[in-house]
Amino acid sequence: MEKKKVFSGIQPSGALTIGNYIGALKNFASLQDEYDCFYCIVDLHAITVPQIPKDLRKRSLDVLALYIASGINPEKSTLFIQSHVPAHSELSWVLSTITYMGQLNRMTQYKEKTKKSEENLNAGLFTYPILMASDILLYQADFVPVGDDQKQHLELARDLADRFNNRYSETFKVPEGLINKFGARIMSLQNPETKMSKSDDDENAYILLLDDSDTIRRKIKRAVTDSEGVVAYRDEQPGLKNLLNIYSVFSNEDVESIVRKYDGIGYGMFKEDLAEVVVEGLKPIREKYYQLTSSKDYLEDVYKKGAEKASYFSGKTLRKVYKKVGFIQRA
Ligand code: AQP
Repeated sequence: MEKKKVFSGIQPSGALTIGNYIGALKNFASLQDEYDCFYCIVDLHAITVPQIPKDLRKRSLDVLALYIASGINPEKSTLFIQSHVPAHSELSWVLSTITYMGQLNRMTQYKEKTKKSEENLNAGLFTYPILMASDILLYQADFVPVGDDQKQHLELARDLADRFNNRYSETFKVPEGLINKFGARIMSLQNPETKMSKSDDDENAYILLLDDSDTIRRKIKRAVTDSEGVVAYRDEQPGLKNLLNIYSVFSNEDVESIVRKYDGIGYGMFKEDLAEVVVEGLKPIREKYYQLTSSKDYLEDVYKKGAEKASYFSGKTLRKVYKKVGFIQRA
């Protein structure tokens, strides 16, 4: 029996944070036995905010290495770079002709990003969710593991699949999200009301997967909490709630038992222990990453084979789409 398909991607728009890891990357490896997984480095998405070309190239390879370092096996899953598979841009154009402006106007991520960079109001930021829908629909993905912040974009992908199917007959699989209820949205360490983001201007707001141990300790020490002085898991203490989520993910302990452990002890010890848990959790990923980035040939081989496989599957879908909308078949 054919395995169900999974698609997900990460932007090489900055060094990856533990938010990317907890919300997405950590789950990717665990899906690869049960599903046929396509994991993409979405560089076309990354240029919706200005990038320094040589940094973008380096970060794209970094994301590939981090995919593998976090347990994804390129023999089992397809790892590839989005710009190597032109079908993503091609389908995006077709889907843009059936997307309503009103739908894009409502996208929270667009609104947040435009607030952050008013001088960079490019059309790509606005149409970003259409490209993301294309990424997913090209592979006829059954499931899309993403963080909670991507729910709205995924809803658009489902909507566009339905609309296209209704207008032109059954073509796309309507994908489902795979969103971890717990830890689905890791918040900024400096402002627990906003999500932890790799493009945050304040480097104390996030922990990078490649931060060294002392940097991790320093950032956790500086993380914003509150003046209650009681380790508790509640909405009124958002900073602490976020730290408890992080603790739980890295230690595999449930939140209740962590809260019990620090009953009456206060934040100092809690933060120190949390730092050690995160340091230990990231160590193997970091070590594997450095090993992988010292062998560029291997990484090149992985993304080359990945692009071949991704082109095969996406090409099949794109040909179907072109035929249904009435384009003459390429001779
Ligand atoms: N804070 C977060 N908590 C949980 N999940 C998160 N993700 C991102 N931040 C968090 C998940 O990581 C995956 C890859 O995200 P992306 O790189 O495609 O873009 P993003 O969601 O816009 O992530 P960033 O870090 O905020 O990037 P920038 O700053 O470049 O916009 C997604 O599955 C996302 O849900």
